[in-house]
Amino acid sequence: MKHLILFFLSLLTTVQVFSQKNLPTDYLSKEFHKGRREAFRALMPDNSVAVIFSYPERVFSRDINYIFHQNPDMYYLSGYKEPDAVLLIFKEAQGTAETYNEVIFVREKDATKEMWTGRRLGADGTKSQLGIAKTFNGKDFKNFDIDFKKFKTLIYDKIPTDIGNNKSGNDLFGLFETFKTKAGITKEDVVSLDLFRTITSTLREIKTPEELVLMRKSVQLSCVAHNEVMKAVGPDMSENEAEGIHTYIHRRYGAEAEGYSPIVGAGANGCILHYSENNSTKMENQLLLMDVGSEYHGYSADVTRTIPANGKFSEEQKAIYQLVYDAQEAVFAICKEGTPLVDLNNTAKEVLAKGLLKLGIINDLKDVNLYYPHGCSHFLGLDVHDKGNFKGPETLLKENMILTVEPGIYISPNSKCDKKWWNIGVRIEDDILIKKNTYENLSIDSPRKWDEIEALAKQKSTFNDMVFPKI
Ligand SMILES: [Mn+2]
Repeated sequence: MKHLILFFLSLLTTVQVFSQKNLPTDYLSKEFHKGRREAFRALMPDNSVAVIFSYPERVFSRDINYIFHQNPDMYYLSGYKEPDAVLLIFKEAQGTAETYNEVIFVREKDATKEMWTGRRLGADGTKSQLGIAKTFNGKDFKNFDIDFKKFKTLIYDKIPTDIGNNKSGNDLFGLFETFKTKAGITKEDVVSLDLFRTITSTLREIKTPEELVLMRKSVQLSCVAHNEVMKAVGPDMSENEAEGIHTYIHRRYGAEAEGYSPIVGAGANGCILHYSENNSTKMENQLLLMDVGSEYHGYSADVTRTIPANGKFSEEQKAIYQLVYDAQEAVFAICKEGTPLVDLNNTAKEVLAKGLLKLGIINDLKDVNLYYPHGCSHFLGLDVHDKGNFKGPETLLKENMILTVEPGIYISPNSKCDKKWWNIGVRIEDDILIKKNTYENLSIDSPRKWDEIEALAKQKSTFNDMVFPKI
């Protein structure tokens, strides 16, 4: 009998998941996440508790899920990257004998499941690696001694209703149900949702020094990718292959993902704002618009370059390109603390409108919207369209905000202008760090001037020499 027990024990130990070697060493520190929780707590009203859940897992194909992406707020406040978790942050210390002001419930360690779907930190790992003092398994949430109704204010984000339920009661569905029951929530409370948004936006719109390190890396490596495509591209390259060069370089530099679906469109495809098919087999002599940015340890870059696939701008392409460039320069010139955020788009629009009028593409300044239908800037960070407080004209730029500056002109085929302009889509997008009296262009490493792009296009890329078997 003893032997049998030992045998089973040894079986158990063989499926124990070994710890991982050679991990990146530049993840956000547990001190960073702790600091963010403290900053969050400082903005909470008296007698309140905040409840933050992991994002749901989503089905890709039958029993295969999409790669899991953590809720950026959960990641920001805890560093926890797995599904099926809930974090509680209390304004005031709780408990009597042993006090605490934060608790997290996470996925339970399970050797068999880990063998199939990957390592889990578990409650102990979350405590030791993420530095959250009070950690439990998800199944303990139900019996955890907490009366949500005694708090004056509950702070939580929107609760999704379309998520899977594995009936264990410990998955995200179960955690939501437990929370709703314990807190007596039948309908989401507007005050709770607004407060959650305001607090997370207030924190996340200003980047800390640790975040800036990762943002710089994400943007810089995305620029390397853009530059490599500029060198490698030719009229016979497919949009798909250009996308592949970007994503290869992202991985090569350690970026886990892209911050959004890459937009790689030549000619008319470049005029579709969120084009993502990227399936044209040849770019020919068209302009190639590439809006591609990596996600590095959670932080997204958002860089767009528009280049002639054959290495040389035509006169019409150059005229539109120069106009977008001039609009971007005009916006850069006002990027500093204190500038109203709305001024960025107003400035871009004014330059573009005047330029389009001068080129005879529009006859009325108001028609600029036909060819420039989007805004010029958004916050950038853990989300590509990052959280931030925008309250209209009174919202001013602040030091250590990061915003994109991305004017563009898109002239689809059949537009009401001379057809020599058709199929020209240009966007130039850079990632701008706001400083006290100036700005820093984080994506400066990728050329923006038309002649610098043409010069880079003349260089050879490593990718030009790669040979693969024909199939
Ligand atoms: Mn953008």
